[in-house]
Formats: sequence, structure tokens, C-alpha cells
Amino acid sequence: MSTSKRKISATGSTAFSKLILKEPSTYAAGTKAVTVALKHAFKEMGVVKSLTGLAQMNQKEGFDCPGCAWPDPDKPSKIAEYCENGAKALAEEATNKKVDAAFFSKHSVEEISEWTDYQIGKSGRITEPMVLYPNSIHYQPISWNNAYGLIADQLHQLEDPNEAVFYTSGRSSNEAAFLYGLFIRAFGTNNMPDCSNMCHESSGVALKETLGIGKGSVTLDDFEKAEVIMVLGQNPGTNHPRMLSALQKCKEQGGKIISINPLAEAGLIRFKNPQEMKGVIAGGEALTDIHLQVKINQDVALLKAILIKLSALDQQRKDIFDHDFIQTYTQGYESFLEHLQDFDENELIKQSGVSSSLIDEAVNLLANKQKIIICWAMGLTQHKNGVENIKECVNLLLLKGSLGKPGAGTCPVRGHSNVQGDRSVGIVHHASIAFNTAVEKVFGFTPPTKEGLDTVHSIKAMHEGKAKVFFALGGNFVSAVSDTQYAADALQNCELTVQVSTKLNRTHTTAGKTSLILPTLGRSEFDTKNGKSRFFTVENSMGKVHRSKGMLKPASENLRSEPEIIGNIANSYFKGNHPVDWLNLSTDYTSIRAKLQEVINDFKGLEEKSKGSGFYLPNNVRKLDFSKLPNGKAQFSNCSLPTHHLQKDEFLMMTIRSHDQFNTTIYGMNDRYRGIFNERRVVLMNPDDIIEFGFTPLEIVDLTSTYDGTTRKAENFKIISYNIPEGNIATYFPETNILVPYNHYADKSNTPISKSVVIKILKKPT
Ligand SMILES: Nc1nc2c(c(=O)[nH]1)N[C@H]1C(S)=C(S)[C@@H](COP(=O)(O)OP(=O)(O)OC[C@H]3O[C@@H](n4cnc5c(=O)[nH]c(N)nc54)[C@H](O)[C@@H]3O)O[C@H]1N2
Ligand SMILES: Nc1nc2c(c(=O)[nH]1)N[C@H]1C(S)=C(S)[C@@H](COP(=O)(O)OP(=O)(O)OC[C@H]3O[C@@H](n4cnc5c(=O)[nH]c(N)nc54)[C@H](O)[C@@H]3O)O[C@H]1N2
Ligand SMILES: [Mo]
Repeated sequence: MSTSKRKISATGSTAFSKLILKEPSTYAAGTKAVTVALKHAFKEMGVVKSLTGLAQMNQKEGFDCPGCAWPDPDKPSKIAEYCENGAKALAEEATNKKVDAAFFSKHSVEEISEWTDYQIGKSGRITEPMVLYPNSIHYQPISWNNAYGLIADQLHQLEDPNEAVFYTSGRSSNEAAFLYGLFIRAFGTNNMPDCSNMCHESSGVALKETLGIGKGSVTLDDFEKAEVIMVLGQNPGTNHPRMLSALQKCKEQGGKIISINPLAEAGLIRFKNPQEMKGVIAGGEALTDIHLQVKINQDVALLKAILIKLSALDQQRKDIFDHDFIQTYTQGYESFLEHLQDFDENELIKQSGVSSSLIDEAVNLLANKQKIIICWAMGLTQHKNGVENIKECVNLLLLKGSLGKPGAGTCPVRGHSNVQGDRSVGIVHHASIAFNTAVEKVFGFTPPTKEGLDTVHSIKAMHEGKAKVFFALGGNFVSAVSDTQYAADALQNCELTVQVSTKLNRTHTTAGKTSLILPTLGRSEFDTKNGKSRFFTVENSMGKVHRSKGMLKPASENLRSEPEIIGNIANSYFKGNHPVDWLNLSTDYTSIRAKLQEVINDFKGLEEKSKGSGFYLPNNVRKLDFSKLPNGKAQFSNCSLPTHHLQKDEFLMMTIRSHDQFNTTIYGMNDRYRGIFNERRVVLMNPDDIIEFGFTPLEIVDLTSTYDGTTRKAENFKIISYNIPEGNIATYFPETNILVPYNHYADKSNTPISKSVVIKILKKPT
């Protein structure tokens, strides 16, 4: 099998910049956040565009923030509803820097691949369609029509539609994603790897099996009404800063917050609301009441210890658990209690790494409260037992009857701004029979039923030459997935790789023999056709669907919207020989919405209902309707403890985000709240471990991981002494993705084990 012969670096430069360390911050946001936000915005977009853009973001008639999926308040807001990192996300998209034909004739893909992700990202917005031909190392311009034709030809050459994979990253609108899924099914495959496979898939699987819907149950209002909010494995100060205002509201109403995290993340400790004078003037507000510094991947041990203690209290008092709720709505309670008896409380506590007295504090708080919300993110999902981590959280909510009432419920905090919408409208590699039947009825073709490939299996298929065309609607596949070198080889094996992108990224360099970059409009930009402006819809983390309409001048006149690109590819492929009118759908988003609501009943009335602050999609948990589950009941789960057999010199590593990045897009080189400036190649290590293993702070080391006899290596990291449990290590994603084995992932959800990678730290040869 031949691979493309280009000399591509899968990871880019491993050189250091100039590390500066300060004390970690004890609070998030404050006026500093506003200054930093504006500085980023002015630098990338200029003053006028910044002020216009930021004023429109997350407002009723404006566009949805391209950052995270945290919802906007239901009541209209006069003040700017954005955060520092939302402003950075906008600045990154609306940057004035351009990547055009001249850029590509100056820089070969071989050269670009040697740059860091930061340098690649800062090159700017792609302005015209580009093609990289076999044996060439320079992208060159191609017309849109020739690009569509090239893709159609290559797809026709495949022996089987399952030789193509179609990736989605969660920024695409509902309309784009629906049309994309439709084309992929019409083409004949379910190979739809999606960024959620690496993200909240574990949440989706766990929630669906226990509660009957793969989404959370709370709305923003519930935050004000909650008595206790637990935040596990999430760093909202950086990744969902607007969530801090919701936590603040909970506190103002007398609610309490328990955070469970190996790190004392600044955003969870104290918050100075940059939108309120009192936050600016006073020292901010304490958020977390009890911080349980759990060891990496010991959440089940910790939760079980809490549940055993609660259960003991309930035996005495009989009113700790909500027995009416358990009786009426759940199944498996007795078996669950029996299962708890298999565990030794002291062993669990020891394993969790948290002191018994702190656990007691949490237990006492939870014992007397009924309105509990549990929030979580990647710290729970990206482990081998990711699904069970979440099921254990559901157990706690079921015991307390904390579902389907105000101030209580599940809150998986989503990542990409429309990742949840993309899944709702059909980006799934195993569609239901009902969905396929509806597609057939509405569009007149029969979708394939064979389960498709998810992310990890797509990489393997490309590596083995079983998949030959890779298509991506957004994202930066090679840097986002595990096992960077393996993934780079896999992509370069392909006959054709196509990326619909806004900005230059590493995956454009790890190209197939032929490769296309199709530049698309960003969310913040005007989308017009025949002089008429178009809007699209998105779904936030709490299942609310609303409109989004770009307001800024597009980065180039030669950009196409995502639905237009998809519709034209489909039209080129089918050459009019298909029941779907692809061109009409690609230009008229209203007609996409009309079809979408016909296929998926939950979207009935989408056109009208998406106006203003939008509408909530149906959610059975909110109504305590578990009729689709076995015996019509919510399910208790008996979860086992994760096992890690570490050698004395091995550590458990979590790969996390710095404050200055959005996934693989690196906004800047600082991680302000953690006190780490101007460097990303760092290893956060417990001070006692540093001494015990004979290292010194700031020592330069290499990291290795060995799975199934294969050793992977990431070079050049500086050790930083940090408040993290012994035996645990933190590094930044994507620099250490090269150490994450592609074939080790969560049971049932197949999410890579990016938060529990077994590594060794090697001294540099002297
Ligand atoms: N600014 C910004 N916003 C973003 C993103 C971004 O990159 N930048 N990414 C978006 C996306 S796609 C997503 S999915 C979310 C990600 O949002 P997060 O999940 O908050 O992101 P991570 O940095 O991966 O942080 C994981 C947190 O879990 C903790 N953790 C790790 N392992 C464990 C564990 O075993 N147990 C527990 N209890 N905690 C653990 C870490 O210390 C860290 O605080 O944010 C979204 N929003
Ligand atoms: N080790 C490790 N790996 C991880 C994670 C981790 O915590 N640790 N997190 C995982 C998670 S949670 C996720 S969600 C994935 C993220 O994986 P991806 O979604 O694949 O990665 P992003 O970095 O968000 O993608 C950025 C690229 O998207 C393109 N883009 C931006 N906006 C648009 C748009 O509007 N339209 C189009 N077409 N393109 C656009 C730009 O070209 C940009 O370069 O990474 C996963 N990988
Ligand atoms: Mo994500």
C-alpha cells in the first residue's frame, strides 16, 4: 500500500518558548478577563469589528457564540452575554489575517507541518478553495466547480460506499448537519465519526441507558433553585465561563457547591463577575463550599464511599433517600444496595485520595437536600469506565429523587457550540429504525442500515487502507484524535482528504494523496443568497433550539456556506439522478428546516418556534416519563471500580485544556489561572513525587506510554511543581495526544482514554 510521499511532521516543533511561572490564581474572571478579551479581539479583528462583533454575540437577533454550548439566559439581556473565552473564539474566527494562494505558494505543507499548532492557527482565515495534488507539496487554487467534480469522481471510484468516512465537528448548524447526514446516507454509508465520539459520547450512552435520553435534564433556571450543585471533572472558569454566573446565582439563593477534581481549578474556587460592579470592586464570591481533590479516575470510588455513608444514614433515619420516588420511578434499587455491600468503605476512601472528614462534610450536606444538580464534563467521560462514571452520578440522583423537579437533575456540560444539535438532527453512525423510516418516507430513498464507523474505528480503517476517502465538516481531526502519529499515517493513506474549514490547521498538512480545503463562512459572518440574508438554528447544552445570524463581513467573497458546499457536492455526485433536490436545499435553508421537522417530530414548528429565545426540545426526564426503558422505569446501575496496574515509575496522566485554547486552536501561550505563562510543553507534577522520583522543578524530560508492547514517545516537557494528587500528572492536549493509544477507549462509548493514560517520565540522556 502506498502512502503519500510527503515528509510531514505529525506533531510539529517541540521547541520551548520562555516559560514564566506565577502563583495559580484563586479566582476566575474579574476585570482582567475583560481586558484580556478585548486585547485578543482588537489584535485579531481591529477595534471597529471587535465592538460590532462582540455587541451582537449571544443577543436575540445576533449570532450564537462560536465557543462553548452553555445556554444564554431565557430572559432578554441588555448587557453583553459573552465571556473572555467567547471573545477569543470570535477573535480567532473574525481575524483579519488571511491564508490565500500566495501563502500556500510560499509555504509547503512539509514546512507548515513543522510549525506548532499555535503558529498554524495564527496564519489566519482560508480565502479560496485549494487543492494539493499527488506528489506536490504546495496547495494551489481550484475553482469550486472543479473541487465538487473532483470529490464526486473520487466517490464514484470507490468499490463500496463504506470506503469513505465523513467526520463532523460540532460547530456546524442544524441545517448543515442535517443536509450532510442526508447526503452521506444517500451516498450509502453510516460512517459518521463525530467529535462527540471523543467528548460526551460516554454521557450519551450512560444517560440513555439509565434515563432514556442521551442529554441532560436541567435548564438554566434550575441553577437558581438548586440546593446543591456538584461539579465533577470540569473546569468551567476556562471552558464554560458563563456557567460561573449561574453558579453564582445558586450561591446567592443559599445553594452550596461541591467540586470534585484532582485540581483546585480557579474558576471553581472564587468568581469575580466581570459584568457586575460588586464583582469588580469586592474580592469576588467564593463558589466552592467543599472541594474533594479526587485522584484521577477515582470518582466511582469516591461516589461509592458517599453512597455507602448516605445509605447507612438512611437505614437509621429512613428519610435520606426519596423512597417514594425510588418506588414509583426506578428499577434495581435492592440489587444496587446489595452491590454496595461488596465494597469496603475504608478501601474506597483510600483509593479516592480524599480525606474521610471532607467526605463526611459532603455526605452531611447531601443528606438533607433534595434538589441536587450534577454537572460534569471531560474529567468523567474520557476514561475506560467513562460510561460507569456517569451512571454512578445518576445513581445518586435517583436515590435522592433529584430528577424531574425544579433545581435538580443531570447536566452534562457540552463542548462545541452545536455539538448537541448535530447529534439531534442525525449525525450518528447508528441511526434508529424510526429515523431511517422517516428519511425514506420524506425523501424517497432507502438509507443504509449497517452500523457505521465512529472516530476510533475510522482511524483504524484508514490506517488499514479499508477507508480511502476522508471528508471533514470542520474540526482538526489529526490533532483532536488519539495517537497522533498513527492518525497522521492513516490520513496520508487516503486517496482523497477533504476539509471544509474556516482556518488553517494541522490536518491540512497530513493530507491524503489528493487533498482539498474548502473554505467556509464562520458563524459570525453574513450569509446571503440573491441579496437575501439567511439564518440557521443551533441547539444549546440544555436542549434549547434558537436562531443564529451572522453580522460581520465574510473573510473573503469566495467563501461558501456549509449547506451550499454539501448540496453542490451531492448535486455533482448524483448529477440530477436522485429524488432529493440538493441544489434547492443548499440555497434555501427554510426548505431544509421544513424537511427536518418532517423527519424529526421534535422539531415541529422549527421555523416559527426558533424565533426570539427559541424553544426546548422534548425531554422525557423533565416529565418523569421513563416509558421507553425496561419496565418503564429509570435504571439503577451496579458500577465496578476502574483498575489501573501501574508500575512504581508509572503515572496516570490527564490531558487537559489551558486557558488560552479552544480544543486544537491555540489562542495564546498562557494558562493564566494556573499561573503558567508562555509555554505549553509542561508536566504538572506533585511536589513530593518530584523529589521521590529524583527530578527537579523545571527539569526537561520526555514522556512515554507503552500499550500492547508498543511504546510511544513525546519529547521535551518541563516539570512544574503543582498541587495535584501523588501519582497523577497533567499535560496539555493536543501536545500529548501522541501518547494516547488509538485502540484503548471507553467501554460502550469508544471515547479515547485521554484522561487516564499510563505514562513514564524519562530523564534526558546527559
Ligand atoms: N475556552 C474553551 N472553551 C471550551 C473548550 C476549549 O478548549 N476552550 N472546549 C470545548 C469542548 S469541545 C469541551 S468538551 C469542553 C471541555 O471542558 P472540560 O471538560 O472542562 O475540559 P478539560 O480541560 O478537558 O477539563 C477537564 C477537567 O476535568 C478534570 N479531570 C481530569 N480527570 C479527572 C478525573 O478523573 N476525575 C475528575 N473528577 N476530574 C478530572 C481536570 O482537572 C479538568 O479540570 O469545553 C468546551 N469549551
Ligand atoms: N487528548 C485529548 N484529546 C482530545 C480531548 C481531550 O480532552 N484530550 N478533547 C476531545 C474533544 S472533547 C473534542 S470535542 C475534540 C475536538 O475535535 P475537533 O472538533 O475536530 O477540533 P477543533 O479544534 O474544535 O477544530 C478546529 C477547527 O475547526 C475549523 N472550524 C472552526 N469553525 C468552523 C466552522 O464554523 N465551520 C467549519 N467547517 N469549520 C470550522 C477550523 O478550521 C479549526 O481549525 O477533541 C478531542 N480530543
Ligand atoms: Mo468536546
